[in-house]
Amino acid sequence: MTVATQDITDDLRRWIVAQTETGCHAEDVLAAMRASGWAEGVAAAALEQTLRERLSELDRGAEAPAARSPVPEPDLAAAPTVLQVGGREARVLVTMQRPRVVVFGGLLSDDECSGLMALAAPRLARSETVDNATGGSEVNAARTSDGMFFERGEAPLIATIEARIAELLRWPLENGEGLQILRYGPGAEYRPHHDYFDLQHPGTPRILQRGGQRVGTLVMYLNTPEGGGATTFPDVGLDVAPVRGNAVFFSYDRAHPDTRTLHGGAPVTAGEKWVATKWLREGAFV
Ligand code: PD2
Ligand code: ZN
Repeated sequence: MTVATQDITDDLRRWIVAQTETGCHAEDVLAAMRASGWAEGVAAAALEQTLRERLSELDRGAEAPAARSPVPEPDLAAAPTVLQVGGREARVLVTMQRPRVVVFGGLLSDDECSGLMALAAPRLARSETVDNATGGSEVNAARTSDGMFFERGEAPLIATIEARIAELLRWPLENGEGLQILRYGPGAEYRPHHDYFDLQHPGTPRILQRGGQRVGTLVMYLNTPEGGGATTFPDVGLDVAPVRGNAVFFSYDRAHPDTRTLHGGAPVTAGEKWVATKWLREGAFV
């Protein structure tokens, strides 16, 4: 039986293969898919089809395909020092190839930064991160900030910024998650992590149902903390200073640490740090 391609994404395929190759029984994989909302028939057919394809791959002695996703990417072919986006000039301050990182200056105006903080402030609550077991969310000691999510396009300011990001990164607006605002107080940090969803975790298929994998992140700084708060990339020893209106973009073409996109928010040593994060999915986030 063939299942419609939208039912088995590359990520679901990789997740099924990862589960079975780490010793999980097919029935348990099926149960995890059922628990995360896949219809019985679709889950069973996806599992069967994926395992049959994987077996024939192994028979042929083939390596698993590298399966790299297209990723968001600003137009830097001509090595511009500024990019015109949505009526603003974003300066290109730093670029790095591996990990793919681009630091922008002046992506947001001071008024836009203040406007986002004012809209978010009454809705902030202790940040939650994805619960790997279920695909839901949980309060996590590795992340000591307060946060909230806007709906995509929920206010004119949000829509303006989202349109600018889509143009800057040449990635469809509807592939973006709603903007997340984080406020870190003194001592707060976000310990190093990857932003993609780990294919080994049982909750991942449920998360991937909305737009597939994350393939890029844009962290925009809404203020300049008095001390600390850099965004760090420990694999490559890169620290990006948090400066109001600036932003750091990074992309990952597969859900794997070899993208070197491990990153964290260093502890704030004085004052507060506010950021807005836009995560970009491979497909439409609905
Ligand atoms: O606030 C940051 O610097 C930071 C660091 C790591 C934000 C995120 N990750 C994120 O929002 O994913
Ligand atoms: Zn992150």
